[in-house]
Amino acid sequence: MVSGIDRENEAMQRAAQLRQELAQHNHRYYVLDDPLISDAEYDALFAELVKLEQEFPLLATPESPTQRVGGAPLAAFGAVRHAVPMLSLNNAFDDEDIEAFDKRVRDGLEAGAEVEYACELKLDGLAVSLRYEGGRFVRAATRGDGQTGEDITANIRTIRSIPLTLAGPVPEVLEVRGEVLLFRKDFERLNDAQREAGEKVFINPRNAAAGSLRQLDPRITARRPLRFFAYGWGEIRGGLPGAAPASVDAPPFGTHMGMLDWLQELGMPVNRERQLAKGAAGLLDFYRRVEGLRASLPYDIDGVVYKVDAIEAQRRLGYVSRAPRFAIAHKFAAEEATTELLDIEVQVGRTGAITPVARLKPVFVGGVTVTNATLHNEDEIERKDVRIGDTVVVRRAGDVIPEVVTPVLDKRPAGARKFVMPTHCPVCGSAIERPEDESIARCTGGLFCAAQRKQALWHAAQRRALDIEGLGEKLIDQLVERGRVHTLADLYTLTEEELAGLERMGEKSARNLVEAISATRTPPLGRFLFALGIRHVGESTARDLARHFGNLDAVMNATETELLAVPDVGPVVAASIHRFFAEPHNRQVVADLLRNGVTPGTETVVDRTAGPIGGKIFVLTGTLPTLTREEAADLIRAAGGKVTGSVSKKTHYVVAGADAGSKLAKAQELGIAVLDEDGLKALLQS
Ligand code: D41
Repeated sequence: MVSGIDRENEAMQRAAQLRQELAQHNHRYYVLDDPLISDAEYDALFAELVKLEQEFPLLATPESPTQRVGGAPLAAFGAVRHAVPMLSLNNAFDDEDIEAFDKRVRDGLEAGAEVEYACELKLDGLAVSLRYEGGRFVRAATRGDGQTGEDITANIRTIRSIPLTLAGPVPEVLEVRGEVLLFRKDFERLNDAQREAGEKVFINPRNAAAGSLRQLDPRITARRPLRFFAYGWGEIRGGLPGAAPASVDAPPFGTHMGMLDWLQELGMPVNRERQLAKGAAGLLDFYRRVEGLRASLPYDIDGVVYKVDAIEAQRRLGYVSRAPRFAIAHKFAAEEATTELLDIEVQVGRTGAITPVARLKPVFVGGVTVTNATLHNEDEIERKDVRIGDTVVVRRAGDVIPEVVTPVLDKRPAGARKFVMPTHCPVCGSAIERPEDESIARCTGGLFCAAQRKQALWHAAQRRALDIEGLGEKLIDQLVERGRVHTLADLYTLTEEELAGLERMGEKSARNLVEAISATRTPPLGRFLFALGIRHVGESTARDLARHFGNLDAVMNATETELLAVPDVGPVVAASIHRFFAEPHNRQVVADLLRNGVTPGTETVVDRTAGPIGGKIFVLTGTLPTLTREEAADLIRAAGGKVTGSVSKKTHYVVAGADAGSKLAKAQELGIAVLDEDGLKALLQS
């Protein structure tokens, strides 16, 4: 017979084991970014622990992961006086600011050689301080005014990436400082849920993180997937075993990087994008590298931070007012700004797609002045509840087209108007239709619509299609508006005399353009097909079609079933191609092109599924030692492989050369095979 005591003993041991395993899995997930088990398996372990603690309530400890789910709501946050003040950072905005910073540091240290700096991301979240006593999490506070913050212990306890007990020997008191934030995808998901529930949506991940930390009900915070990264420390009391007592200025490790590595070993998440750099030049290199990385990071950053690495040197440099002299934040141009939405107009795309465009009061964002931003489509406007007259958040990330993120509802004026999709095309007057199951409204004018005609020509002239040098947008506008060019075929009948009469055209440029057009009369079949502008047929599908069918006639006369046999061509694409060539007008354009002397090439039909890389998907990144990227791509395609631009789970190989950046990092993250040029050549020959 098993006694109650035995059962309780057994439960205690099992609970301890579960807690240790759960902590380990949290660490693998949040700190190492390398989980060992699935979310479902984690949930099962967690459920087992909850059940044990319910049966034996005395087993539950404050450090148990079950205590993260959040207790009863608080009446208010208590005040916490920081034992060591939380300083602020001075800002720098350009290269000169950084050179001046480095000079101040060298002068301050009377340094002969270049100074070594620890470089970090400047995470766009909220600074908090976490206090551990005897290795256990006991208190958390916001930064507040730097001297006194608010007690957010109950809310911080719900953040799964924050360890409740530290792994390994630690000083008696250890305060860890860092940033709480939300990943962008978690923010989007949160806002979707908020919208669905009719609750307030957040302006950006930072505001959402702030709102979540400021919840008086920790059970709500527990449902928000907040993250934490450590970047510093506050009070440290008592040393490591066998070492001298430590303090904030004399921590257990002598460098900032050493401290971060140690904090990570203790189980604290520390951002992996950190490195040492020497001198101002090294700092600026880091800045440039991170600028390139920014768009691919899963969270927002608003710059980078540089800190003198040697802690003894930090101490000697000291502080001015509230900011250390040893550190500086080097800011990026803000990617978001608010401005007024003056109007919503619509634009007609190449395939007739109607895109609502926001006309904005000019605003400086992402390093440029923005006056227009996309609103994507009608449903988006409805979903975001954007109205004309609203103050809106505009985002311009990297070189991406600026977009309206959300209205600022608190600032909505009484006269704000809803957008109404026009019933007729503003360019050609044809009806605008929107099929029931689609999100995009389209002008039904086809190539009768000057807007569509212009863009069809522009599409055909671009480098990746026929590559007509010197045929720019302004010229196309004139040719279409004068009624001289209706279709692609008309380009090939243009004469020097006609062209010389146009605005901004001299005799010489007219002659050059006629020659440039003429030089495109024998395009490879794939480029010719791409140039036709068939809906859903991008560059790579066009090339696949050329490879599969070998000549233009075969593509034009293919049945839908035959088209479906092309790799990566599904029912929607097959139907679109078939519909295109069934349309007499389109057949006429092709016939006119041929008549005007355009003869697309032919291809040897290859079976792409045969061979070692048949059907395999490649991504090229960085500079290869001997091949250009185009050459490498051609070799891969010739062998039946496919080359795409971005790394995803579907990618089979990433070919990386020098200075490979985020794509290589993504490949490593996803465990995708990475080849160098030699590796690629070996694979092609195998
Ligand atoms: O990522 C950040 N936002 C960040 C903030 C960082 N990487 N390092 C920081 N370092 C400091 C010092 C050098 C003063 C310890 C900081 C901050 N402070 C900071 N965050 C908010 C105010 C100051």
